[in-house]
Amino acid sequence: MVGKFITVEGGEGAGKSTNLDFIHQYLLQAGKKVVMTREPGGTPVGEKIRELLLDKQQASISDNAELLLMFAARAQHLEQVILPALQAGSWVLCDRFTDATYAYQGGGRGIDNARIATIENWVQGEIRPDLTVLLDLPIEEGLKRAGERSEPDRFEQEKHDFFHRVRQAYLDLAKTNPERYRIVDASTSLVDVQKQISHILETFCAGKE
Ligand code: T5A
Repeated sequence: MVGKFITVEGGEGAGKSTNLDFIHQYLLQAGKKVVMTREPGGTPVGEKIRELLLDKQQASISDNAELLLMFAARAQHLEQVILPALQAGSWVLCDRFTDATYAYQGGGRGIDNARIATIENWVQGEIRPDLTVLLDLPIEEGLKRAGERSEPDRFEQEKHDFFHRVRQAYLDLAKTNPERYRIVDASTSLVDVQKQISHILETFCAGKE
């Protein structure tokens, strides 16, 4: 596999969409061929599953069904988009991936990590991100930013405790996967956030990581 797999993670309103465009431009200028995509979603089937998962009318989705829907969308995404792109030598830039499952369904909903890992191994085989940029900020600030931007979706209606657990799960993932995780302080100005991201990408593209 020649391409690199970069994921961007973080809680609600952390600035993933905003900074994904910045990372995309950075990589293009560095001469990379880039496929930008997102989860849940990224394929026609995945986008249908996303609609279902984010629809705030669907209050009765069970935790296990939610977990399996995330992986159903991911299986389609891997087969149709991510693996073909990596095999063709493109860099794949993905707005959330399986770490979001560990953070939201694991940390947030309380599903056992071992169960998530079993499905991860089954659906993904050896595929893991090469670099994960975690945009970290206090949940109150993230929810405030997300709230100013759009109406809350099904996840954004959760209570603060849920998002505290999500944030902690991400920080734990960063601690256990230091080789691929880079934490960005996303509470600062956009200019400063993008300075931090540029530094990470510069090092990564130079192959120093
Ligand atoms: N999910 C997903 C799971 O539960 N399990 C999984 O396995 C997966 C893959 C997906 C939802 O699904 C869940 C997690 C999510 O709840 P999503 O749309 O991918 O939803 O994720 P959201 O967190 O909802 O994304 P948002 O679009 O809300 O947030 P972003 O993309 O992080 O934030 P962004 O860039 O839109 O910025 C929000 C606002 O803040 C401003 C922006 O201009 C924007 O208005 N902003 C800043 N303002 C000040 N200073 C800065 N530094 C700023 N950066 C951005």
